[in-house]
Amino acid sequence: KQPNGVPLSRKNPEAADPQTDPSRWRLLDEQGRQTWHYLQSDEEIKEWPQSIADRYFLGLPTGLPPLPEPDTPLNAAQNAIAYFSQLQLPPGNWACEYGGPLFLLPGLVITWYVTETPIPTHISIEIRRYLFARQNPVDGGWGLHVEGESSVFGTAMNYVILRLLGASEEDPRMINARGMLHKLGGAINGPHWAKFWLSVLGCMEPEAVNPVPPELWLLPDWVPFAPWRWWIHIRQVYLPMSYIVSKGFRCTSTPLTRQLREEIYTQPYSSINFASHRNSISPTDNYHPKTMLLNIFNQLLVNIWGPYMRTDFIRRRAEQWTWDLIRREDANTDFANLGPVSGPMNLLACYIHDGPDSYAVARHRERMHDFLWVKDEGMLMNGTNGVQTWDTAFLIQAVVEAGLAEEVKWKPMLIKALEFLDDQQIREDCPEQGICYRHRRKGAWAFSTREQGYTVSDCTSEALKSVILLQCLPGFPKLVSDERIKDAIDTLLTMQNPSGGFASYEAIRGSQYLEYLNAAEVFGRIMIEYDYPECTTAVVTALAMFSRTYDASYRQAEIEATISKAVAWILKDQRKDGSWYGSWGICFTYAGMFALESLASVGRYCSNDDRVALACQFFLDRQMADGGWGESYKSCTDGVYTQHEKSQVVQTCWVIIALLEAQYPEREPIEKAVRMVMRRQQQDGSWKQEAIEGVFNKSCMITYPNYKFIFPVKALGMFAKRFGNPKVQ
Ligand code: LAN
Repeated sequence: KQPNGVPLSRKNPEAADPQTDPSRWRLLDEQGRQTWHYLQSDEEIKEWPQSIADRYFLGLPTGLPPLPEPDTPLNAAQNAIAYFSQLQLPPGNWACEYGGPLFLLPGLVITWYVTETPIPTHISIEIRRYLFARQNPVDGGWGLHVEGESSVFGTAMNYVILRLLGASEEDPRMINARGMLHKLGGAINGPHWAKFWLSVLGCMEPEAVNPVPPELWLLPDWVPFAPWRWWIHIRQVYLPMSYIVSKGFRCTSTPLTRQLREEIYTQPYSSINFASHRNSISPTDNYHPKTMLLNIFNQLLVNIWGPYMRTDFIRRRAEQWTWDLIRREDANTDFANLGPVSGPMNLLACYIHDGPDSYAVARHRERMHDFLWVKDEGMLMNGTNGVQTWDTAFLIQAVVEAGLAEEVKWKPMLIKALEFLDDQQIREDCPEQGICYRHRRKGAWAFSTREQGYTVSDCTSEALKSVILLQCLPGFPKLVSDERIKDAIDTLLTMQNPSGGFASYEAIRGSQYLEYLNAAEVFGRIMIEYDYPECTTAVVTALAMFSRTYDASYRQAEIEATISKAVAWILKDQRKDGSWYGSWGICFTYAGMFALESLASVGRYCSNDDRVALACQFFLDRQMADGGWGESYKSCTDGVYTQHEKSQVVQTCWVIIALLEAQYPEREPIEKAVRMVMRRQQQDGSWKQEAIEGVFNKSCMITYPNYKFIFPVKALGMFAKRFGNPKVQ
């Protein structure tokens, strides 16, 4: 029983939810575009059998055999590859659930609802199942992400969409969730993005939503806070958001939305003074409180700009220009869009502008399925349209690093992977890229697919390294031409920041002071690009590999200068205790691995460099009794290394790799870690899922389930290389 007397939903047999038949789900991968399909007829089932990968993703038995018990690290790595190779998809890439954030489905489901997009039953059933499976069993709420504590953002939004998807307000789990929401002060205490979505749905008055004026897009480029300077994700979210708000779009009221108005607040809807609640927010949601500057700015917009200065002429021009930018984003990505928050918003913007029966709306509706993922717990929304290029590139490097790339049995797998990367390289810049503020992308790789088409510095680098590594091995085809490899180098060389570091999608375009205008409350470091040790290292090592093993003469001086400036930045970013803060993986273990790889690539090791020795000592001081490392996601939110109660395979492998890159002299601690990783390996070569691996914007965690294959292969392989693959028991 929970404190308020409601039985725990998952243990309540009466609450058994309808469920689809897992044996009917199939993942289709068309050149990296991944969509899940639910087969209706026996005919279809016969024609399209379920693959091992499908079964693995759905949590069904894979039928993969137990493998001979490995006695050396390399044998363990081989077993892991044997398993992982079975999960490769026909175009050559790998896929996985890319969940964690709990604020993505709400945007999608609300958009479906307000645009009257029919939701197939098999989808609504599975989304409902997922949301209930991820409900916090103790208090009935939801957090920002699956491991986070319950917040208004998570609880109000997921409660609302469960209702839109047909959950009853009398379901004990919903009663419980409502109780938690009320305890947190009700939906009025939600952050900006929650208020925006609830207002779109007609369950909150627009006066409660802080302003997002499309006029910002009319500012000249020299203005220090002009939107083109913002981080690309914030830019692409606020763009359609400002258009939708300016258009005053609201869902026509329905019996359900009217009922919801009475469920999600602690007082009757009609008695709430919404305008006074623009800044109301629960402490659990207020990770990055708004600054006084932003509050003053908002006051001016609400009280002076809106009522007295915003003429129809300005409004129309702003709406026209933001619409033009939205249209360009859709055209550049064939409606796939940058990410899972802006995608549904662009759909809604097209619905408003082009109407419900337009091509744009139809295409957007199809594209929404690129974000959806099915697993044993139900259906969730991925953080991107997949991890295609990223995980595929890493897998190649792990196998090569382990010295196993030339084994006959892995060759077909690697050639397929190379073919995939070949296909996914972006060949052309966006048309009129300057107008839509897009960065150069010719020769680059995106994180997911070429269609999405956004250059990322480290995705380009990791893919490029993988291509070079394989194409230099005997017996591998040369698919990516010299010219295209140089295109990638050219793109990378446009991305360095004046500091020497590298950011994610673009070089930094705005001042750190722009963070004072961060209105999202729930995220940190979101307004602009930053230098990241992860991205910087990827570029350093890619450039170095290109110069050393591919073409020593091409733009040699520039490459050398870029590398030395970047390494200088890595050293500058090291903390006094020897560590580096990671922004995309949890956390110091992740960033440390990259930073030490950078330093090793310029010949800085434990033996000749105090800074490297200090970094190794930082890790050794935190090794756990079983030989592993374990870091909690709190490291990311709090900025200090925080032990997880249990050691983690993935993080342990990151540290093993870090220590090996640094040529840490003692074998004992590394071997102890290797033993721990081998002990946790299952008989079929796989590892069980442990804690969440990734992060963004300091506060939101995201899963990288393939890391538990990729990094053990790399770590075990590197250990074997260094110490001659000894017997380890
Ligand atoms: C990602 C995923 C990949 C990640 C790496 C390549 C690992 C990193 O090294 C660079 C940044 C990048 C590309 C990245 C940026 C932010 C993303 C796209 C995500 C973490 C996945 C989801 C996240 C996106 C912002 C989620 C939507 C949320 C908003 C706040 C708009």
